[in-house]
Amino acid sequence: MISRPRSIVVLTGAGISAESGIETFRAAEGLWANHRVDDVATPEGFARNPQLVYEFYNQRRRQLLTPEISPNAAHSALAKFEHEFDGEFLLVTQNVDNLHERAGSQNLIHMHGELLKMRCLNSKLVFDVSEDFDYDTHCRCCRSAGNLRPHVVWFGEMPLQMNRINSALENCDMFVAIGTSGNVYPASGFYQTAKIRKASTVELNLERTGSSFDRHVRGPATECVPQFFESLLRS
Ligand code: BV8
Repeated sequence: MISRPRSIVVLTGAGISAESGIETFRAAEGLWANHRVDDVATPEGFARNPQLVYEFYNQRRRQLLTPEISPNAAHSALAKFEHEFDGEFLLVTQNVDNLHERAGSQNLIHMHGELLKMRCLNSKLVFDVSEDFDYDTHCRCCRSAGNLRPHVVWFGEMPLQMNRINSALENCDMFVAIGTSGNVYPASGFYQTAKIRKASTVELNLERTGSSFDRHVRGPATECVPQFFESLLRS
């Protein structure tokens, strides 16, 4: 039986959205299969060929907004737990989709930004977006073209709200990583920060990743996540 924690940080990756129909990054048919990361997920790639990058994100945004894509039982289980748990809870996601919000999660940080937001390079203002946009799209602040980029964190850029994340990791007594391969830093280092603070660390994933979590629960997120968090509520 798991002892009941009082402060939990959860980190999710592409694996939690896989059963909703959004392909992961590293699976064979994954997102990176058709693109070089350097070309579509770095500032240099955007400077080199902005249209390719606009189209890469426009295509993913269009897919996210199709009726077939919706939160799955894992997203719903996390939202339910957040609302029923009497301790502190923070959900950090590496995902740029909006499935956690749509499932009802509230105390949520998108450390790698959001597909449904764009940012003005001049004013740094962030705007909601659900349509395609590109170089010719006028921003609502400068009212001119050529200033807008996806509000996502590319490789080599600073992830968002790192201070808030680190402070939560330093104060948690449980850290749970769900559906992430642990390939991308600094997210891949969060469990070490938690371990240093003597938090218990748990991984819920289809496979064991290389990291040494205290506990590995194997299986699809739509089965493991509801089971695991229900058992926490009963503990
Ligand atoms: C930074 C937004 C400095 C864009 C993304 C050399 C060595 C080490 C590190 C580096 C290095 N060179 C450079 C770095 C740093 C670099 C990095 O880590 N590179 C890696 C590739 C080596 N990181 C950065 O640049 C970051 N910035 O470091 O700034 C700094 C440092 C500290 C503090 C401040 C500043 C910025 C990285 C952000 C990049 N942007 N996304 C977009 O989405 O287009 S990353 C992108 O890829 C995703 O957001 C996600 O984070 C990552 C993919 O990882 P996962 O989510 O884990 O997905 P993956 O497909 O890999 O795995 C899926 C998992 O799910 C698998 O384990 C699978 O088994 C499992 N699964 C599948 N199906 C299911 C399932 N599990 C359960 N159920 C299922 N059904």
